[in-house]
Amino acid sequence: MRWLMFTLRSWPSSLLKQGFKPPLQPVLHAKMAMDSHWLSPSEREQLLLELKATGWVELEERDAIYKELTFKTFNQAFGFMSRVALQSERMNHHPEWFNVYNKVQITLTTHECGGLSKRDIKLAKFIDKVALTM
Ligand code: HBI
Repeated sequence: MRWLMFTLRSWPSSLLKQGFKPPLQPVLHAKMAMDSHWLSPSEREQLLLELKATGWVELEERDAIYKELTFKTFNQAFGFMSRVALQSERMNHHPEWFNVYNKVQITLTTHECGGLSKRDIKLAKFIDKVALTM
């Protein structure tokens, strides 16, 4: 987001005073597009380290990451899924998941690039954060 703040800071104050706001949408769309690019092997190694430590695994049969979560009750599992679902909508990036009672199986991959992208990493980190609060 530093690049976004740069855009805001570099926007002439005279234009701001006249009510002309910096063009946020193209800048945000550009970042979203960058985030859906396929992760390079070096990015993958570095970005997956933290996730592997919390139980995410790389699938062999496809370029995706997978995690199984177990909660005390169905109610907790569904509450977890509801919070992740809202975040997925905010990110426009959705998990492939399966729920049986208190268990949730999640697979993350980016259809647009046919493999892992930074969006998957971001959503996986969010999933881990929410799971800790349930
Ligand atoms: N979710 N996992 C995942 N991968 C995508 O590429 C994706 C998505 N949700 C919505 C979405 N792409 C939109 O950009 C459209 O491509 C449907």
